[in-house]
Amino acid sequence: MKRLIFLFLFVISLSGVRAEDGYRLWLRYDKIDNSQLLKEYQQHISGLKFNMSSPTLNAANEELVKGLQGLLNKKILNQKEINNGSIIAGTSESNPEITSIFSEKELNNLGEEGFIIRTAIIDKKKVIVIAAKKDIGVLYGAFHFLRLLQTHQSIQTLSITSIPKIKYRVLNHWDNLNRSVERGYSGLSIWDWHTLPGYIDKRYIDYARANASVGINGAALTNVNANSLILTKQYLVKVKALADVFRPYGIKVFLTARFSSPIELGKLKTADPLDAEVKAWWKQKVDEIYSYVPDFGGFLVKANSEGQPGPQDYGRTHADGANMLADAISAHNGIVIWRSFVYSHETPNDRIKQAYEEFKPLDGSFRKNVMVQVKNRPLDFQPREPFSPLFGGMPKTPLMMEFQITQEYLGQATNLVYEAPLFNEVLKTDPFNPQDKNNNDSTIAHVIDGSLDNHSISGIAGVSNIGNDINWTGHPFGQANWYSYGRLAWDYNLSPSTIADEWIRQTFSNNLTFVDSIKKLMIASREAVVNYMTPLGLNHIMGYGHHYGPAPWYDKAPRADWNPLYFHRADSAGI
Ligand code: GCW
Repeated sequence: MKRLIFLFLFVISLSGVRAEDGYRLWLRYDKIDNSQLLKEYQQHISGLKFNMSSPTLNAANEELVKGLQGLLNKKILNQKEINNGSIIAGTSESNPEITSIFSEKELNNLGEEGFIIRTAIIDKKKVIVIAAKKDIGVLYGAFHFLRLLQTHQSIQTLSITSIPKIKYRVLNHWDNLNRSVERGYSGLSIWDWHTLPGYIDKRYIDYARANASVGINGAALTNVNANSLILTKQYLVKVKALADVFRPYGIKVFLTARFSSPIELGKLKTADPLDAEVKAWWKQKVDEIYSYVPDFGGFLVKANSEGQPGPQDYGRTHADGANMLADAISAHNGIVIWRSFVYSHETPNDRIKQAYEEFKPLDGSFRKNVMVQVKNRPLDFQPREPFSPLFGGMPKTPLMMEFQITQEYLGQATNLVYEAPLFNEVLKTDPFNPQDKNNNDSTIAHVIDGSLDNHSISGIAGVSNIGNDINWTGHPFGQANWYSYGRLAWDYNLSPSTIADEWIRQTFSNNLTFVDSIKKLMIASREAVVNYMTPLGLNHIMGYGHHYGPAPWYDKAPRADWNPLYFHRADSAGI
């Protein structure tokens, strides 16, 4: 018997069968299990014609080789000559064939990040071309092409052009330097500050690959409840190591800036944004950061909210604070992302009104390189709330959307809640006329992509649900929320159903019965969480502090409007 078991284990290990632990996310690249389709793909794809002249093109090549070899179960070689079935991937600089197919104008129209995937004939040979103006577009195109195969789509005649609608598509990690994660439910922070910069965990690379596969191009590494230590040399060398890993994948690093850093690190007496020494300190700090990370994205700031320091400590406004940092960083083309989520003990106003009352009057007074990051809802990330009235209320300021991917109020890592319907609901709302479902020009999506008010910068942020759990997100379905956030950030016109379909097929299986049943579950899950967390429109009734289970009876918080009771006023006599 023992021998039999050993034999069984031996055979299993030889056959490569292993338990799926979720680490590979939606990039599994297992052999296509539909034999007819597999044959068709194998016939259509003979090899690559690739020039790996940059780290980004190198990454694209590696991904295509890895993906195609896995999916097609055949060796994929880089060919010198074009054959029938070659995949030609590159820019006009890296691959001269690209110029024979596309005009300069056509490539220029793709902008910094867009790509084309097209079937073409070169020297009488039928080929597939993945082309872009810039290397990063080639990488995005490579991932998109692999997605077509992963989701079993026809590649006979391809003509796809894809350009992201929003410029900054960022993940916000609420990760502390001791590796705890605020509102994180999937283990510790993936940033192992202790072993950086010397040890580069493979996870950092896989994180970058996963983000690039859906077009996420920024990562704010640290908690908005910030620790100024991240701005010291000891940490900046670690930040540099991460930025170096992410760069080929098009991901820029952002850091959270604690407003009182000039006092804590610089030993100044004040952090007053109008003080000359404070300005000089930040300027010098910014120059230092750029000496480590030349393409540093910028600062993300939470100020004068929930006890964080800020310009109001010195009688200054949010604009004074943001502009001071913006001036310090503008020479390096960096930006300042200033959060509008503000509420404090001292303000007598109802907490839900505070952001609007403080920020609306400042519209027009921010520097060009400042974006105000607004949570999708005025209260917090509840299962359902009306949209924040700042969308539509600050036409002169580029507003960045802040979604929460981590499920703070959505049952955390034990509840399956697919968030794309929530994101979609917000993006597709027209704040000027919410009843008008047909007018598509002034939706919140058009506010944040800058098109409504002609802004040249635009952005969207998602508070990450990623940790060091083997499956990254604690609950395996959490991966769908990371995935769908990225896909919507790239193209907010994708429907939640399309995105779920893609994700299920890539992650699990293309079996139709399976796809349909799982999709139904996912789509229905958002409405279910609304109904069991905040039934009848009752709001913010989760337990105080942890925000997990319901505690509609709770009324011990220091302020009335921080209590569930405030929102429903229910007692033994009624609601
Ligand atoms: O939703 C609340 C969270 C806090 C968070 C804060 C914010 C980072 O409960 O944990 O702090 O929002 O967004 O700043």
